[in-house]
Amino acid sequence: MIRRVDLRGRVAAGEVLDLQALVPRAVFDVEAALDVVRPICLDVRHRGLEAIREYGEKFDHVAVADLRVPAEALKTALEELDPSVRSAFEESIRRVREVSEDERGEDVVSEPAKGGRVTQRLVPVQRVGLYVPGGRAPLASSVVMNVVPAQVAGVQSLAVASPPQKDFNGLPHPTVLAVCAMLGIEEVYAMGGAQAIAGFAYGFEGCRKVNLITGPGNIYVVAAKRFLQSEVGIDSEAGPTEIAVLADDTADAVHVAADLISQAEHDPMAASVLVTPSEALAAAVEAELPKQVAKTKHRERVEEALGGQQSAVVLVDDLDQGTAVVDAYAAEHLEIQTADAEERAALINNAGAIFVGGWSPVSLGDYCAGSNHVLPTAGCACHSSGLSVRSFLKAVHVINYSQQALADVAQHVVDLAHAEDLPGHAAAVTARFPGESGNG
Ligand code: HSO
Ligand code: ZN
Repeated sequence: MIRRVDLRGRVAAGEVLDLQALVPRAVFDVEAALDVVRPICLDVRHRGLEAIREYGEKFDHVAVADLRVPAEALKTALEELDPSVRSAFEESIRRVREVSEDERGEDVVSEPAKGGRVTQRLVPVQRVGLYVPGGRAPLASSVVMNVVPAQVAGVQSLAVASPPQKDFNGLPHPTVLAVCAMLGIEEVYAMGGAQAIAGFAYGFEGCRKVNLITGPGNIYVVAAKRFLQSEVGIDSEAGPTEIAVLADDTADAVHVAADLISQAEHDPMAASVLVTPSEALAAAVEAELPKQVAKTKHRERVEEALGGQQSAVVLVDDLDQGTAVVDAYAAEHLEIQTADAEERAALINNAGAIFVGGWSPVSLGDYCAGSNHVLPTAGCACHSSGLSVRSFLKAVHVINYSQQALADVAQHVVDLAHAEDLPGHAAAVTARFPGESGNG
């Protein structure tokens, strides 16, 4: 069901391991998808609304008269939402909001010289388009993960796009609409795929272009985000989901297997990786997986994900080697289920999010930990962060020097300008102090 990679003894035998090559990622060929999305994006640019409608009909198999979801539909979706699901979303929103507020940060004022002030002002992006995939499962929780940090950042204008659903009269999934209503989002469009990203990037009749697009999506959405980067800001290029678990003998094999399956459930290309020095745990998880998979609803795609090259049980010499393996892998989600979980978590630099100990499964983070579930995949965790309030803020330096503070540093500016053969730069300073000597 899941392959094994056995690293034990290989370093002792003198081998130099390429830790990044051990568990190859599933092929997610964004470049190839670019050939498909380029003409779609350009068509949306030229023909706007009409083109978005036509592509919706072609790819989502439903004709939508008006892309803008009426206020009434949002209201009805919320009224019809199961009360227990509603209260679960309320709790999820409360927790993500609290974490976002704690992270918001203040403007920072520095005075590197007397009378010379530099303020770092945190300014929200003005208008943001949030994409919520329809696809295999309508991820209404992604509405929370995108909207709440944007609202806490102070974004003034927020629009949501989600594919029209044939089963719901061409509207996005009702749970997506209900969560938009809970969060006070009024501007929602029934559009998906590359055409939705292009619609946000260029704007179209009735929808102003946005400054930033966030949210996960399929390969065409990712390709469109890449193609439109000169037009609009994007959060990241999210690929298939990944879970890595670093565990020792103290971990519970039933729990580890359940966690590996939980993310495999998203996508046949999802990656589930267990890294352990414990032969006993590896064997117990390998025995447990088929039992749980047999009972799981989305068995087919789970089997495909676990059986793919991107998933593995990796046996290591010890936990230190295991730590090096997961750090090199830079998983979207990393669980640490070891006796020293907290200390070990502190040794990790590369992961989208780290789940510490046996009581912090990835599913908790997907919905209700307060953390964000839009996270870097495909190894991007070695240079990028997950979505947060910071994704919706720009830092602007505001420079304010007094006459004296400029005079005090003028000669340095002049000297540096001449060193770069840019006398005009020097003159912009010396012009302010006409009576004074200097080589400007
Ligand atoms: N695990 C997914 C997010 C998600 N899970 C949404 C359930 N719903 C990527 O982090
Ligand atoms: Zn998930």
